[in-house]
Amino acid sequence: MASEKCFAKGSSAPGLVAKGQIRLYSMRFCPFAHRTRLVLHAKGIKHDTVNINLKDKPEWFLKKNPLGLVPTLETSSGQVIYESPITCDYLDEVYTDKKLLPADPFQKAQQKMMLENFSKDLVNKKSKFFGGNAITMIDYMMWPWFERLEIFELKHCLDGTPELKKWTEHMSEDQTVKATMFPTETYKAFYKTYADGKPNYDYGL
Ligand SMILES: N[C@@H](CCC(=O)N[C@@H](CS)C(=O)NCC(=O)O)C(=O)O
Repeated sequence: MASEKCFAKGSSAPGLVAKGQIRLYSMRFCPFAHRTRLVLHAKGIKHDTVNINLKDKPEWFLKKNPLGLVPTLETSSGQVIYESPITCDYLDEVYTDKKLLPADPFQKAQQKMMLENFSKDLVNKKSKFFGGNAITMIDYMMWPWFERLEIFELKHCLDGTPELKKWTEHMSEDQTVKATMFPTETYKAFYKTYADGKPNYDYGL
């Protein structure tokens, strides 16, 4: 899409998804959609992005995903996929370059268990990243909430968990994390509009 500005109720639907591409319906500041943006970027998948006004959703979007949630993916043959971990697993299965999930079923199960138990497992990390010494799916699934800690000035909470703090430092050096990141000031400004009940989904555009 030429513009990142969000589509609202009454807008006309964007054109068909181009052959050989996939489309992400997103909202620029959504942590769940951020997971899918990380995976799309990390794997270098050709895609377009359509941002949705979540307070005033277009009718055509609700027809594609009646839950009205982002992230939602749409393929060029009109298949629709939603729920962030499912969108990410789908992308990893269909686009086989640079696999993010381990091939080993047990290791894959471990990542899924970690995701289910998000906060409980965080402090038990032994390696550089959660799946070993290279970045994998589980790191990208968790990252969006860490990127947003400073909105609420909570980064200091990591001081009590040095391993986790080190992980956030390693993550901040990743090219995909850098490419999909917003500055804290932008998040703060967006969340202020959100808290005021008038979310400005196009903040900064
Ligand atoms: N379980 C969903 C949650 C997605 C979600 O809550 N997205 C929010 C935006 S951050 C949304 O679409 N909200 C619109 C609504 O609740 O109507 C996932 O993992 O994808």
